[in-house]
Amino acid sequence: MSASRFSDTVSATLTDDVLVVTIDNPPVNALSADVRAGLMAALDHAEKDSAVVAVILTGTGNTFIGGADIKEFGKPPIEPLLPLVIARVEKFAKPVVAAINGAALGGGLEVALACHERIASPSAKIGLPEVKLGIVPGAGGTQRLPRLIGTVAAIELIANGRIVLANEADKLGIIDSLIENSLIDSAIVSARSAADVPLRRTGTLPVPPGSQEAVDKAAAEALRKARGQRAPAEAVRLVRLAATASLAEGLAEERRTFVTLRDSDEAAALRHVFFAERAAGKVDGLEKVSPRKIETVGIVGTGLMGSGIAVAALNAGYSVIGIEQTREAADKGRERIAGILDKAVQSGRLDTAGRDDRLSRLTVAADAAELAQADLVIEAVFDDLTVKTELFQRLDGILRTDAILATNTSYLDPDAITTATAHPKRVVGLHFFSPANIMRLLEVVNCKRTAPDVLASALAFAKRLGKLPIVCGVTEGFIGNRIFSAYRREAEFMVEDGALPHEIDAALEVYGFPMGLFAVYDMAGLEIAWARRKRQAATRDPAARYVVIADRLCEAGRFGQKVGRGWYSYPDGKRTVDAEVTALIKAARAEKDITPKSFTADEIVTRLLKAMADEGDALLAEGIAARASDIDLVMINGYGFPPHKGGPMFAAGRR
Ligand code: T1G
Repeated sequence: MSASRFSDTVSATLTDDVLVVTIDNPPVNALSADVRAGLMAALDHAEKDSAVVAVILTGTGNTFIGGADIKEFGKPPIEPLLPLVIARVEKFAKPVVAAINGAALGGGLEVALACHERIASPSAKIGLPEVKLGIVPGAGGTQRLPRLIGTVAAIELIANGRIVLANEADKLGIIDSLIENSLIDSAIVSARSAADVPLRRTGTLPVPPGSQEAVDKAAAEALRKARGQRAPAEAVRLVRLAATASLAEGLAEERRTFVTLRDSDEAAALRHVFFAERAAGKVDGLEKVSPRKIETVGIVGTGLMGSGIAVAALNAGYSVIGIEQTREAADKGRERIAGILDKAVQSGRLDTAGRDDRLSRLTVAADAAELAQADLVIEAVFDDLTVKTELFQRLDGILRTDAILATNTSYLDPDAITTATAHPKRVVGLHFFSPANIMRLLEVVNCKRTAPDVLASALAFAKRLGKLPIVCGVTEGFIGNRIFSAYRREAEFMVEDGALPHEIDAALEVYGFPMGLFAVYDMAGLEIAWARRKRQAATRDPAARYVVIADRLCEAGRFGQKVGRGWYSYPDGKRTVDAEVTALIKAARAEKDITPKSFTADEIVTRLLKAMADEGDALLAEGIAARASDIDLVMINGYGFPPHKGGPMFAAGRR
């Protein structure tokens, strides 16, 4: 067996008469310029060496090829470009077999699609997730995948950027066989036998015929989910084109579209989000700190938040002990948790065995002494300082001294709660977003006394839950609610200045928010903010601008959608502009002699983005947020900020 090296990241071994080419470009075998050059050199060698009858492509570690090198985007292209490498593979005179040892994504799958056979290990993850980066596949994915799996399946996968596991890829026909063990040995056998028959070149296959109605339905569903984003719509157009255009025409149109989208603001924003997510949760100096072992999680309070947190922890494999004040409340809490799991079974997201396994790891009791065995206890009780401090005092006498204590408070000062425990270093904030078993965002509050290994444990817990942890310091509302308060305050200033709620909401929805601010306000209820404003009234700066409109709505009993009236009215549940509110707004303006002016949608969005970004700058200056991209992630994942705009800090920077 002889070994050759073709570039820094591409080497090969000749096993009998098959050249096994291995890509080793950590961390994800991205198709960098060196990988592309190495693959071309390996193909040159295989072409010339008569001792080579076939070629195998594979990767090191748990990744086949993670895609094009996103870090190269926005820089001058370096030859050989990926489409050239891929065309060479497909046209190669000798068999080229993809031995998919792990993730084959984006350009990685496009390389595999051009191979003459694809065999995969069960750990393989397969997909064309380019639309999540605001682009479309740019090296043949929209033209070759439909030739293997048909137009409908290709639209669904590519327009949604959905990644499938190996067994689904096998069923769909993306891969030719699933190999449990000795993937390379099997690939060698396949490659050698392929040398004796005509090669199956994907690009020469016809797109299997499908019903036009099914195609139209798949396309409509993809466009509905895209909510106005360009890339999914372009992906649908290109996949449909594959059925009628020649491969060359389809590839040319795909490349043109890819280059246009790659250079768009939308793609720049989504690349920003991609790298931001990977930077989030990294705390300088914490890399060397070992997290404490967490296997049993206690949750005090199994109401709306507590039950959601319990399900998230059960889903992640933890044992969970829910605690309530009475047996009756404990039974209700268990019913609530079981109800969430039953809904998951009904929707097909969970099977009954999975549900039963989760319930077997759940205890819900009325006796807090059960928490003595917990490694982490999360309080999710009523958001009142007295209630929480009394609880912390009580828990001090129950928990192991090395158990971590987390508060889920949204608005209280975790440092004030921590004064109640004799072990302040074990306290950390875990601010979940409701519903806690669904929402990815989790603000991890690094309190004044939180020990480094407690913070590291909280981050490890968040990651095992599949959450997106964002570390923040202690301030009222942490990152998300503080930015949201600034955003809401600015919007109310604009209402007082002349804009109407529905005009502001319309501008936000055109910009990309699923719902406008005032509609969200009505859905959440006005009374929570009203109570906070009344609490703060005594200490409010009299010189600061204050808008009474929201108070007036509450004084009139207009608490939002659940009472049928808020910023809007809701006849038959339909959100409707209410003349009564407009009159109340005009009266409030008149009291301040304000001459109302009109705002364009662009002025509305610009002013609100600035308000959010200014508050974000303050959070950075105060050291509450570690990086601007964390603030973007919080607003995207917790407050509906459109990801294809990159978040308030990114968007404000680009305006
Ligand atoms: N390019 C450059 N860097 C990448 C990368 C990529 N494609 N994928 C990941 N990284 C970096 C990431 O920033 C992080 O860096 C480290 O690798 C580990 O990532 C022509 C044009 C492969 C499933 O969209 O889904 O192909 O923080 O934490 O959890 O049509 O990475 O360590 O400095 O995510 O093990 C299409 C994107 C590209 C796949 C591995 N491909 N990557 O997950 O590691 S466009 C994708 C992933 C394309 C073609 C088009 C995941 C992963 P750092 P990680 P992981």
